[in-house]
Amino acid sequence: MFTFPKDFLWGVATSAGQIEGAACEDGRSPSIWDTFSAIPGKIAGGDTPAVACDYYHRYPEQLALIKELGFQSHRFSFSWSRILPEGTGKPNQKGLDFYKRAIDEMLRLGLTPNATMYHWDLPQALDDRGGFLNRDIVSWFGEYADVLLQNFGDVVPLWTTFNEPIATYVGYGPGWFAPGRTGGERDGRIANHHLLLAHGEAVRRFRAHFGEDDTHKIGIVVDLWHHHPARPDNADDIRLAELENEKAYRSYLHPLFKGAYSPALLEFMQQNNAMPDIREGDMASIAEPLDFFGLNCYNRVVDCADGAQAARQNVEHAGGNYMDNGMEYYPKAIYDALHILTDDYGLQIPIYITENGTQGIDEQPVTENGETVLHDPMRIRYYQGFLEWLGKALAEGIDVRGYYAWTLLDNFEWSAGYSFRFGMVHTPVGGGNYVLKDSAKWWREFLKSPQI
Ligand code: GCO
Repeated sequence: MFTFPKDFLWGVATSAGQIEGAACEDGRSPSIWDTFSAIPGKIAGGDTPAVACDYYHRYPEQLALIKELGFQSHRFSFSWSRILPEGTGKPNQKGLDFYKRAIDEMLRLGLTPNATMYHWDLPQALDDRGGFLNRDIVSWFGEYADVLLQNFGDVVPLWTTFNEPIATYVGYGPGWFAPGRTGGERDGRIANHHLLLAHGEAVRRFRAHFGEDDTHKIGIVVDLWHHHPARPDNADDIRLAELENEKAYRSYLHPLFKGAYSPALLEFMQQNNAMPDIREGDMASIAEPLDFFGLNCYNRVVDCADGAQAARQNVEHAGGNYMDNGMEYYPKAIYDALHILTDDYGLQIPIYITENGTQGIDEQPVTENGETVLHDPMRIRYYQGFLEWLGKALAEGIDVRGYYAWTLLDNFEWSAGYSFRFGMVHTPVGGGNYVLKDSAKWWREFLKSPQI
């Protein structure tokens, strides 16, 4: 039995592009996800984020739900195109007012605001100017960060610059995320290099804004899906898994915490004509010291050089097992990821688990004894398993300060539209008619006395 520390921060995470809706209201301009979702075939079911959970109007009741379940913090993101419709220049007062209202409501409820500056929803106006392929994104982002800090710096104690840089790689390289550009490995790496520079720029603006005042903290959120070889003794599988780790999380953690791309990634980029323009001072400017690290953890990946089918069989043979949604149930992923941070990167700053959760497919509420309920035992098992492994890491002394479940509501799950349901609260598009899934009730009990 492990008891979580009293001051451990429990929260739920959301993001603007996935819950806010009100896409065309009060001066907001389109983001790349609005444009991308209008292209037939890009999003499952032809879904769009135009309405989503309508958090823009329904935030009071949705924040009240967070509170009612016993969470203490809300991790949310700002919509850049709501704040700066042109991407730069004159802020949209109505957009600023909306976030003022929402943050005031969080504070009134006693929920600690944890704000992400960028969660994948670049203003279309900036993508029209090259988006992350244009090195000017560094100053555009710096300007945006300043606007956020001037308006909300004081009332938000926890800040992150970017959520999951890999989404930008995916949006410019293979193109299955917005903006859907398919420039291949080269453009993916260029976009990521610029993103990392923009991150460093925002951290410097943050330090300049707060000066000696160190009561406000800044970090970045990276998702860590460690790749394992399906056949632990097979050289091809080992090589493949290693390369995938280099291309994914190590391509961010090395620059951020070691001040350089790894030799393996540099070699890969060289061989694939995918080397970004790395200028003098770039790496130091990316590696600005941070106050905390945000870890998004969902699962591990198992790679087999003989193809996906073989990988699956091998995992099953190795004793793995799968959930109803087709994902492997591997809660130790969180413990492994934390060890990678502390053992491979020597991380000494506090860590927050900024996302953890799993999706249901075809979840529907049912009526039982006159009550509307939704049974999601798979999700409860998932949360429980991950929390057990998190507890083990904490017991070993790894400095984790908080945990955010992903997520409160069923929302716009990017390319999967509304078909993947990640919420602990069943939510029709547009919000309202909420049904607490069993997992939400489980959380409400768990949070009364967090031990596992
Ligand atoms: C991510 C994003 C979230 C997703 C969640 C579920 O981690 O991909 O931060 O926006 O919705 O992860 O896929």
